[in-house]
Amino acid sequence: MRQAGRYLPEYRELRQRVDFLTLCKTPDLAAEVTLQPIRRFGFDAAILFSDILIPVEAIGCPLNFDPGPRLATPIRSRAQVDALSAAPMEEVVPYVGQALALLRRELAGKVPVIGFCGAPFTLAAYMVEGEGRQGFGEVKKMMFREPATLTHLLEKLADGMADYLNFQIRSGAQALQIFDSWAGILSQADYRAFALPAVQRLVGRLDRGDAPLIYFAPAAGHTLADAAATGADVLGVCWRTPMDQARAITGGSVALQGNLDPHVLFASPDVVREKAGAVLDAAGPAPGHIMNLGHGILPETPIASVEALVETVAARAADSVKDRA
Ligand code: 1CP
Repeated sequence: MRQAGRYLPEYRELRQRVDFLTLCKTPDLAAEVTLQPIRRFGFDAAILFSDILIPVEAIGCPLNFDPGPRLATPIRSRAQVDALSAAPMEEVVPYVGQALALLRRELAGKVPVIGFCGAPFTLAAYMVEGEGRQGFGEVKKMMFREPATLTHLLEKLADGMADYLNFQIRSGAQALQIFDSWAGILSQADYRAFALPAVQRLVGRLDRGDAPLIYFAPAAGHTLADAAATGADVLGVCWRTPMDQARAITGGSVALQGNLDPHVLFASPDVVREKAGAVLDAAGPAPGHIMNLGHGILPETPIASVEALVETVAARAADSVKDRA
């Protein structure tokens, strides 16, 4: 999940001097920002500091961040889809591999580093709309008017993102996460017809050895049963679906990650401890739960709340090790 960023004073300090895209494209700065939350909180894994739109820029869609992504020219036609580059990611985003290699060296086996990409449908939503917008109407218009154009775009993105994740694995990533942040705007039938086959195509092209793969589609409880068939080892669950329900829906076929509402961190440390405990209770004692937020951490989040969350999870983990001994 997103764990770096504006809630950390050391990130804000760096951002005063350096813009977001430069941070993403400068390996030692991207590695530094990745490590900031690890140093402060001792999380169990680091996630590369970058953005899901970084490789999209590299395949021919210039964009800036304001603070969300804005494309210079939205993709609306078959000819624009055809014109997208299929150049090897190793050549167009070499800095991502360099940042991962640096992180592996800096982390020295202490915690694993997670690489990531956007899922084809979520990337297509930004590319067709041109920016982040509630509902992403343009991609849905394309889906109903010109389904073959959307499918062509999704297939191109699936192949590009498979190349991108394989490049991240070769560069040092030890786990992978695919963010399908906007899959939830689709009906179950359209998820099955468009978003799911594209993720399956991507996953089928991965050469990841034993590196675990996490797939996360927030606000998409209606897709959870199908998402178990993406080929991912772990499904991220947002806060809307209780963990015990997610377990029942997925029938133990995958591990689960989540799902504390990030807004809980704006309450007192006591409330954070109580609500985190409730998530751990709902997930149950069976193995295969990665405790996490149910979406990215919010910009104004108090540091003390994150500390209370980490303490709660560490205490529970220690207890469960004792119980099993
Ligand atoms: O001004 C700034 O500092 C830029 C804000 C920002 C940050 C800190 C953006 C722009 N992206 C990021 C980092 C980021 N984004 C990470 C790094 C890991 C970490 O912080 O630990 C990751 C994994 C992402 C992934 C991402 N970007 C997703 C998927 C996860 C999710 O939240 O669902 C999505 C949808 C994006 C798009 C995006 N990029 C930035 C913003 C503010 C947004 C979302 C808002 C929008 O749609 O406009």
